[in-house]
Amino acid sequence: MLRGKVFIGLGANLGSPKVTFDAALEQLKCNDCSILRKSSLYHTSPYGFQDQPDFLNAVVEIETDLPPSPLLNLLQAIERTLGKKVVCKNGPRIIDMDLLLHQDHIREEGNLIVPHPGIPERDFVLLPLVEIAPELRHPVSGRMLKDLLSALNNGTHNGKTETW
Ligand code: PH2
Ligand code: MG
Ligand code: MG
Repeated sequence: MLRGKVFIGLGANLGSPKVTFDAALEQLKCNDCSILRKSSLYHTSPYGFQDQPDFLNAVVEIETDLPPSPLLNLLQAIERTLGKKVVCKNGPRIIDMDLLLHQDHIREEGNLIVPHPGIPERDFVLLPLVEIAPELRHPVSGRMLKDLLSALNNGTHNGKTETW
């Protein structure tokens, strides 16, 4: 398995998101995933269901030998240990860890879909992703991620950043 070029999206709007993100990364490191690049932290307004607190979002690039399906299982196990409870679709949460991209793999098996289907329509994913990997193309459409980002909302995005 090629190493690197695996991108995880982080999101949270309950509890202490930055503390939870750090705990999530520690758990990744304990499972033989090294962290290669971390985006800034983005304060974003909620997408999908408006009546909830703003989110903190980030993207990390990791290096791992895990194929997509075992990696998704690991992300979900980490979410559980951090106390994730989903009250409703697109609703508030302590942590969300999404497998965005896994090399150039294109997979749809059960609850695993890579590339993550939300990438092209979510600036809270594309902004941090393009920040750390401006050279990337979407494996399905072949379009540059930065072009997908500029195509969204006429190129205007909300998302106040802070360093990690
Ligand atoms: N996650 C959701 C629903 N809405 N909005 C923002 N800004 N950021 C998120 O991470 C997010 C969301 C469900 O996973
Ligand atoms: Mg999500
Ligand atoms: Mg998720």
